[in-house]
Amino acid sequence: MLYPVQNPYRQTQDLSGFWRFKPDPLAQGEDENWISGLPDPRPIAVPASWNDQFEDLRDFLGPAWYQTRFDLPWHWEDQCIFLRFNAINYQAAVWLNGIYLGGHEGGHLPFRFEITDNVTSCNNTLVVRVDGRLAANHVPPGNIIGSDLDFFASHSENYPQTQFDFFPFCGIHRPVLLYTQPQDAIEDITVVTNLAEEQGLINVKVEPNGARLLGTLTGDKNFAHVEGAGELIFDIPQVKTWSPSSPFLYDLTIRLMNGNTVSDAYTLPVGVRTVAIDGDQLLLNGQPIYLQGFGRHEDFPVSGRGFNAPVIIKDYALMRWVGANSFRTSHYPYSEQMMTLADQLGFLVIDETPAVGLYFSKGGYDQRLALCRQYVHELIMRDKNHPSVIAWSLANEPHSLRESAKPFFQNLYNLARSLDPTRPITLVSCMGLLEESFEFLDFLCLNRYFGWYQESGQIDRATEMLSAELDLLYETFHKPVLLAEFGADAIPGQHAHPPEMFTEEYQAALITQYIDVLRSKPYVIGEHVWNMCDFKTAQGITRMGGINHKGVFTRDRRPKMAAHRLREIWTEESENL
Ligand code: GCB
Repeated sequence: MLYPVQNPYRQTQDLSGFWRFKPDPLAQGEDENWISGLPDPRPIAVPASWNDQFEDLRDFLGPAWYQTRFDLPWHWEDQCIFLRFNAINYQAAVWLNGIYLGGHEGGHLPFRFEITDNVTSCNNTLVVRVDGRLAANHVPPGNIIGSDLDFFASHSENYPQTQFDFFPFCGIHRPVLLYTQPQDAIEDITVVTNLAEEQGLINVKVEPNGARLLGTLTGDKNFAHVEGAGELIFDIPQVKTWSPSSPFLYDLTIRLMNGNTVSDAYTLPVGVRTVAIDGDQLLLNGQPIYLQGFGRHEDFPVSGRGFNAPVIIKDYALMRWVGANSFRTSHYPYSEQMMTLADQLGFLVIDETPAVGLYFSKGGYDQRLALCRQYVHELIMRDKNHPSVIAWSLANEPHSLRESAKPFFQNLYNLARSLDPTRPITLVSCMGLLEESFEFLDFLCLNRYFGWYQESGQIDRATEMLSAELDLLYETFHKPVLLAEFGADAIPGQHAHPPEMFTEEYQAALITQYIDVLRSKPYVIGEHVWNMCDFKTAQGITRMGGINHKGVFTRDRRPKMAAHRLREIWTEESENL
């Protein structure tokens, strides 16, 4: 799905700002015709979560209603007009001028409606109902009652009762855009890049299939023009490749030709790079690369999980300062702006679907599988052209002990593979040898908390266990391993010598000793500390102040001792990136 752009053929208008808002705890909005306008609304910022904007709504998960009005810029006639929601958590229903446009399930991926026939030049009323209530058959799940969970039932005492360890923020989380495209439009572009010695190859497929195209590639000293129908191939001698140390981007402009006239154009930044798993190694442009970085969250005080441009800039600056070269979009796809900056700044991204905390009891199995297939599809369609995306992660910490787990993930793996034959596919597990899907995944992602949830307070013992388990995993599956999560909570300002749990010293020591182990294993392809920053969670006895304190930065982005320690380790290695 192409991101809306502004150029002579396409216009955009961002509807972000203050909208009207009304919680609907009795679910009476439709009966009372709120689709035409909200009674007694309060103002709300869009995009943002609602939970931290209002002190009476922190734990309220919906339903709630949003309303705004807009006029069309007058020169938009004769264009196809679309309304695009970059992300709403969790369920959305949309009405324009009293007419139902449709809905969407899933909190972190974009959806759009064509509104050419429903929109008028002035005074359009847009109403959106958002429902973030937790339910067993949602993905991610919550409010699971009884013994449907085989494993890790510990979240069941949380409030709100999430089946995942982050706060279930709700609302219109990312920008809402109006945009146009011409009647004859470029619907989609798929770019695949390849390398042969010094030569780069860019393969571009365009929808509508078979349309006459003119492609221009600019950047560096290179300038190329290619014409074709449906597919274009660029050969670039002496190509400038894309990598973390040199994230070079070409500009690819595709023009759709109608006779001799251009009917549409779209420009896409393109990084030429290859990514592959080869034996025990992860290769970028044919060279082994070691991942050092974080699992993270989109989370900040007041804006919640909402798009927050300054925080994105700050986080990339901190990741660069600490020497990280990569991160995982735990536990859901991040904003499209975050992905675009990863391309520009040269970060490697493991791109994860929103499937966290999945369970496999019979009830609702088909529904969850359909939803996960939808997420895989939407994610790959959204992010396939980002050079920064080096792998797809199908899920985080599924409760995979039931027989149906493996076919479930085989199904998702096959789908992802058919949509993208180029990138490695993984899933992130805490089950070690018991994760049967490790048999067919391209590389293994393991989460381990020895020294924290198990072997508490004993870092030496913890790292011995880690070392033994990693070897066993490798002997069993013969695949490279990323330690995708490890860490310890540290309350900022809490100190002890010798180190004790919850102190900054303990977190720094545990991370350092883990890294020593990881670096001694030739089949380990990287280390992702959990977490980059402290983040908000549901309330529960393991989360002081409703915060997970495993960040090496605080929630307001101040470094703890562990961040300084990582900086020492990671910036020493930076010549190898
Ligand atoms: C995990 C989860 C992550 C949690 C983390 C923790 O394994 O993947 O979502 O936040 O552990 O801190 O418990």
